[in-house]
Amino acid sequence: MSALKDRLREKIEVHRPRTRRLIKEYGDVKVGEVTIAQAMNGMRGVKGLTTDISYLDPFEGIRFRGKTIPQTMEALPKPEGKDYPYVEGFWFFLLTGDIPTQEEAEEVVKDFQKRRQLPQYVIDLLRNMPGGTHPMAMFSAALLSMQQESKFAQYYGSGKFSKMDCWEYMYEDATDILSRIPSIAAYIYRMRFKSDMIIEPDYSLDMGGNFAHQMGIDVPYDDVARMYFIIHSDHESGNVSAHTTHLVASALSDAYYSLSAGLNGLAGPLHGLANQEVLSWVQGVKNKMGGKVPSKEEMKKFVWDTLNSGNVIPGYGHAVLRKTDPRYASQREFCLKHMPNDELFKFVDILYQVVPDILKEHGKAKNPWPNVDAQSGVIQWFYGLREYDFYTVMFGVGRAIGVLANITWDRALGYAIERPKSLTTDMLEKIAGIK
Ligand code: CMX
Repeated sequence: MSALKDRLREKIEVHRPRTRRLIKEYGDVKVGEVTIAQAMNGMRGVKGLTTDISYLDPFEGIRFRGKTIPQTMEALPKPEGKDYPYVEGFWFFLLTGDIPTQEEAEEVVKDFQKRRQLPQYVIDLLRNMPGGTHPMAMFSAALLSMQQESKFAQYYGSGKFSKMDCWEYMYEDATDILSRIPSIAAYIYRMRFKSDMIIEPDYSLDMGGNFAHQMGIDVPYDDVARMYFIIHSDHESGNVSAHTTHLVASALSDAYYSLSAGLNGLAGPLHGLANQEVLSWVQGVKNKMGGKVPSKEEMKKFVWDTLNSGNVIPGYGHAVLRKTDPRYASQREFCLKHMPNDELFKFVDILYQVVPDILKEHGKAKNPWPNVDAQSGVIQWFYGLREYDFYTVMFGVGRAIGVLANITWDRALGYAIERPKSLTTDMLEKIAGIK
């Protein structure tokens, strides 16, 4: 039994009566009302989910277990000589709400190392996929192919399934998955984009360190990976990837089925794929400018051309946020420290100076400020990772940390199968008094 699992068990036991009490004694208390626009238009703002892993304030941005991104980075144990924390320690933190000690974080690192080896059939599957398959489709399929290993599914089929204990099997699956997916991601990258020159895992390294090693990119890319995975991990429950993972898991589907479904949502251009879209959009501008960094006036024209052709400006806007995304801000800080003179960073910086005012003038987007995706690709590009259709896979590795912590808790607290009610247009017209 690991210290993390023991701590998690204690936290779950303390938490369970709170959930039971709210549902049983206060279940009829209203948390809000639903309007026709919400019912017809993406349920924006409907308070219909519960999570304690993270909370997204529209103006402050994300807090993980009550901590802002800088507070999280500051508080967590780091590998010796590194600027960013162990991802494994962050996993401990998301699951328990406690900052692990150095020893506790390193125990999780060792647990991940033991589980890291990929089954050969995952590699065989990836090698047999058609050459044009998007890296996100490869990533999701590789994960799904491991479903047969699910300890949760085996437990469900054992005839001894108990709602009280099933979180333990979800936790085991989640840990197996997190230990392996950075290697799957790196395998896809090297096979597809680096002439199939595969680098085997290093079982002595932490998650960020091993990812950088298997990608074949030198320090400080290990720290870039740690930062990237942590800031992309969780954004409360309602976003497409988190909500999908939670929804599928609510049917008692295991973590392999659930996360694979969530990743398919992350692959959409309005969600995680936006970071690929940003790079592709900026490259388009760069080509039109013959490589020269545009002036503000020139950049404004490119932005307006995109809007006037009916497209969105990727990396800008958000369904909940109403100010600059702190995930954007922390990556911008990284860029200012490590790559202030990078040409692509200059493009992104000019965009930051012109897009918000244009979106305000355009008058549609409720949030004219940049989100996480506006900045993340630039850092990857700087460290030599130029194949931008791979970027969402890395977002997926990070996002897995948050959504897997969430579905482990979903099972611990016995959250019900999700089943909101739908109405017909006729019914809504009657409610509106039109009919
Ligand atoms: N450029 C142009 N128009 C935008 C816009 C942008 N960046 N952001 C929003 N709008 C438009 C919407 O398309 C919508 O237009 P219609 O009324 O014609 O449908 C209108 O403004 C109102 O949208 P909203 O309420 O402000 O935003 P939504 O909650 O509907 O959508 C999001 C949020 C992120 C999908 C949207 O802002 C967008 O498409 N942004 C660009 C893509 C992007 O960066 N996505 C990544 C988000 C972060 C992530 O999940 O990874």
